[in-house]
Amino acid sequence: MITRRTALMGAAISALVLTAPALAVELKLPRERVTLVDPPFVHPHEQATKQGPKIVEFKLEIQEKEIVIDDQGTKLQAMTFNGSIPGPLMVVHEGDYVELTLVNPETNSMPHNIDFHAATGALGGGELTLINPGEQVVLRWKATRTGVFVYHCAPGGPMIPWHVVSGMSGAVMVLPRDGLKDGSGKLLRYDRIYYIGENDFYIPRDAKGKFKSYKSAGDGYNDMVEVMRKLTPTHVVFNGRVGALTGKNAMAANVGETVLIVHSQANRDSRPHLIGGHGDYVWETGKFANPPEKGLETWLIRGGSAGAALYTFRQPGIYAYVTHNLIEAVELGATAHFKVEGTWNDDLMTQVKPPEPITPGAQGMLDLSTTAPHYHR
Ligand SMILES: [Cu+2]
Repeated sequence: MITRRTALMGAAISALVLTAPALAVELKLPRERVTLVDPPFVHPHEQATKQGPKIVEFKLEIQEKEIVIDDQGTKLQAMTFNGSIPGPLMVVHEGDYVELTLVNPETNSMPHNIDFHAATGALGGGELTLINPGEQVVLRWKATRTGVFVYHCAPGGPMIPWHVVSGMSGAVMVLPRDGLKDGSGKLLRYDRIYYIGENDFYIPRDAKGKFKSYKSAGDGYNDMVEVMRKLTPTHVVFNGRVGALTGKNAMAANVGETVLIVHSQANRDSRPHLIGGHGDYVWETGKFANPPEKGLETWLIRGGSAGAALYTFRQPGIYAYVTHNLIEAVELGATAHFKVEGTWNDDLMTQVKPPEPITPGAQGMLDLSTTAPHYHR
């Protein structure tokens, strides 16, 4: 039933293509094939480049598979780009061409496609990439705008939100050819980059309130849509599950290192906050043609967008990176950790006195007998 329905959605999308797109023109540009890596890691790339534009080849395989999304063993019949939630971050430079081979293996049950927010025309490529199980397609688009941008599956109608909240989103980063700038022309560089993809999940419950599991994504469709329509997620997580980026999975950094944190949310607003740190430079809307904001405490990632925050760690320790709706961070799962090594700076913070019993009468009062001699009379 689901398969028939999605096939119909596909037909609806095809009908939107009024003119057949021109056949691919051969581009006389150098090619580079990039192997994608699972988030939060990002494939090696130049931050600024002296080379001319090229065609950057990527391959994404769509994987429908069951995953566990929390410590209680709650299961989701997920839909993924390359098996990870979010899909991998693809990095190119302005003026490059992204050439994506999208593969929908025969073992999958549904049609899928990809809509690149960074691309221009044909529903972000969604019209040209709808493929059934057993098919693959190659799409090429020119990266004309710099910034971080979401990509997601958008197979038509009600399939769109369902595929997105089942895991099908990721991000592209288009860097300026001469690198990131601070807004007054100064070059900004990062020592490390991490990609955090946030996901809201809507897991149906049984009559006793326990999370239900299903044999296939299609089996759970009707129940999940009912939960989705209430707009209240059961889980809000980073990188596919509660705890994907905490504890032993914490993101590493050293004091003095500058980290670029790319954060995407394909469906719902989020407000990242680094507890005990800041955003030194934040492209809140994620677009590098705009000057970054400086010294932020919390920023907003609009649903359907990606943002980027640059921060130089100044103190060692464990930092929680959360969405500062703290209910979502603590109760629903949207917490990540940075584990930062280095030397503590007492000037920035020090515990003047460790916890001790309250001294009666002394709390909050100036002791004039010791401070008085310092006053000029
Ligand atoms: Cu899909």
